[in-house]
Amino acid sequence: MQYPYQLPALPYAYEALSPMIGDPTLHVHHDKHLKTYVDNLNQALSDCSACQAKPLEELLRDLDQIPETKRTSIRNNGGGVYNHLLYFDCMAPAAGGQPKGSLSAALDREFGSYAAWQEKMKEAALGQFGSGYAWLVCDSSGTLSVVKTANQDCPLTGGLWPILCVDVWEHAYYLDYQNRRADYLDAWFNCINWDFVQKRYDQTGL
Ligand code: MN3
Repeated sequence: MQYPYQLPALPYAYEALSPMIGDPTLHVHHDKHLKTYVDNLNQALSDCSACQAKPLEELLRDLDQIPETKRTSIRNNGGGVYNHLLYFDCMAPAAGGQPKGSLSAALDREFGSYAAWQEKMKEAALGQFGSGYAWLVCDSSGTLSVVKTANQDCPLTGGLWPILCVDVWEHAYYLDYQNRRADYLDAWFNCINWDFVQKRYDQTGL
């Protein structure tokens, strides 16, 4: 992905994740929130030809290489684009369950079991004070860990490869769950597209 960025279509129908995540939530989240990040990222990059030439992952990985006047805007809006696209891609209708293959083995190895990972992921997502994300990431050796980030910060900036994320900004769940973030997370686990997450794990971009 590179400048000028475009808003890709949601990878499934707006009603496809209902009742876990409803049609009105996905419309606002994708068509309004993500669209705003795309527009603002393009705006931020419009007068920075050096930044325009770099793919989004590289911008986020090497934030310190970006001219200082552009850094905060690219961190927030570039992260907003990248993180949201990953979040939407990590879900699918009739998904959930448990991963298979090498990712399943890696979760067992790093966390003890799928259930233990799930508990850790939920704890990170609930423990993120205010807006942000919880992530399953791997390092350059393929070792998995769970991290949380604030606002639109992306683990790429810390040298980690994001393979799965959950958005815990209130706009992600307020229409469906009001203030009940834990209920949203329980539902989100049933939406995880493990086939996609496995592909991310197989193709680390570090
Ligand atoms: Mn969001």
